[in-house]
Amino acid sequence: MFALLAFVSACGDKKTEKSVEDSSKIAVYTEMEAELTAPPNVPAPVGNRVAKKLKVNMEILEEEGEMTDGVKYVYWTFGGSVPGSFIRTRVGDEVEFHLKNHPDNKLPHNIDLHAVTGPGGGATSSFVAPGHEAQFSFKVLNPGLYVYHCATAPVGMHIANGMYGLILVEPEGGLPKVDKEYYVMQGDFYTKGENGERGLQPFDMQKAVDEDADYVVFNGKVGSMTGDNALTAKVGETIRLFVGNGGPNLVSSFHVIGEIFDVVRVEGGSLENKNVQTTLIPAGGAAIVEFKVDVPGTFILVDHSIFRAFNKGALAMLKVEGEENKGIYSGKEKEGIYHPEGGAIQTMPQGKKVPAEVASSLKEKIAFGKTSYMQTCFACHQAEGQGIPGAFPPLAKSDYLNADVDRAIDIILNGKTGEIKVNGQTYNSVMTRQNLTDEEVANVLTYVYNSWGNSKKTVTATMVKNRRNGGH
Ligand code: HEC
Ligand SMILES: [Cu+2]
Repeated sequence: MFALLAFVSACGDKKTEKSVEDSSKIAVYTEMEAELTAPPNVPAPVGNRVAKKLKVNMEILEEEGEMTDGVKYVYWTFGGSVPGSFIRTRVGDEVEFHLKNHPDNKLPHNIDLHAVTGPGGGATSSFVAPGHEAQFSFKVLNPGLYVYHCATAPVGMHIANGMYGLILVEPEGGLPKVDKEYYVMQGDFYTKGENGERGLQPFDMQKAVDEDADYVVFNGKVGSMTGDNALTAKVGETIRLFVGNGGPNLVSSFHVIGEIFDVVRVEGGSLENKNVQTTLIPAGGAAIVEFKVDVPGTFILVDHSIFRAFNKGALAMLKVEGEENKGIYSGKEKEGIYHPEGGAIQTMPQGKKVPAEVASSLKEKIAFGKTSYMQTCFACHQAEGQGIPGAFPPLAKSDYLNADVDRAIDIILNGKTGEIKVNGQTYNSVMTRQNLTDEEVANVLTYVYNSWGNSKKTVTATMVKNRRNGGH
């Protein structure tokens, strides 16, 4: 019995991955039109379908788009999106590729698919002038996730303008089933103006050569997958991300804050690594990452070269809904005051009066508030409440702050995510909830309201307490 079980499991573990030579001999009988999708969506899995002649009809479009609020950029695209349309094939498919260059385009283009076995990955055979269509065919031999990109000179410039995407080659029988699949691709962008400078921004060749990126983003723009556009999932689901990196220059340290990748198909190939925190994705490379979401919340996708995430745009969100699981993640259980010399840990008087902090006058309130501000808010909103453009909104003369006191209280109590407009600028980032007593929240907001040209309101601990209890 034992021997039999061991035998069965040994067989079960063996993957029947075909050799490249075998794949080249797979016959195709029927043909079908490939489903192409714009990010973050992917076409339906291949499942058990047989190898076919797969017709891919892709159109190149040069189009103006928005890099971030108020910043326009002319993207060159495969199929109208950055990254370009996702192509899903299986080993043995014979791809008949039709590449159309729209007559309104200004330049010739081509395509180099890393899934192609042949000179230039198809580049020379697919070179196509505006108003023309090029056709070539290739047999898909190796399973994996591959980058495709334009390879027309100057190659770097075509890639920098968004001409890249992913083509997936599934093994026979398809990849294992998961609940949700998404398409995420990083790219770095180089503009004449600095990050956030408004208007139509042309490509900057010198910055590209210097690898001095103004934007590093997922799916072609800042905030492509944040707020209302966030990826979604439910607790208990298994997520598969097809992650690519178009470059042109930067290598991605891909990480999801608060998750561990159960499986990474390293570099998009057949090697499976398990229990991975951060996976490296080279320019012109890819990875397939899989993880089960066990608890609800917002999980942040970043390039862990972290200034790119918080200052250049390489940040996306996965919103997971469902039941809490306190056994896996408790939330904050306790907060104490830590006395290095004192020994005992005291309990923070939550929402109760802290004798030393009860101000007897407005002047004192403001003084206490300033102390809290310099300890808690200053790192993000800066000493003079000026904020950091594109990352942290200003509190100085903030129309958003001055319009609604209750809303400001709520933000400090609960934190804030999603798009907001402050003095005409859009912010779409994350402020974590601040762990302050009612008195401290009242003081810090009174300080902020009475500084830097704001509306001089006074916030009391009672007002904060009402908001904390959900009062309206
Ligand atoms: C870790 C960085 C961080 C800290 C610390 C922080 N904030 Fe924020 N704050 C943000 C971000 C980011 C936003 C914008 C959130 C969004 O885009 O939805 C924001 C938004 C706000 C807003 C609304 C927008 C505006 O500019 O009027 C107020 C008010 C605010 N914060 C006050 C505070 C106060 C007071 C503190 C200290 C008690 C504080 N914040 C601490 C990052 C921070
Ligand atoms: Cu091109």
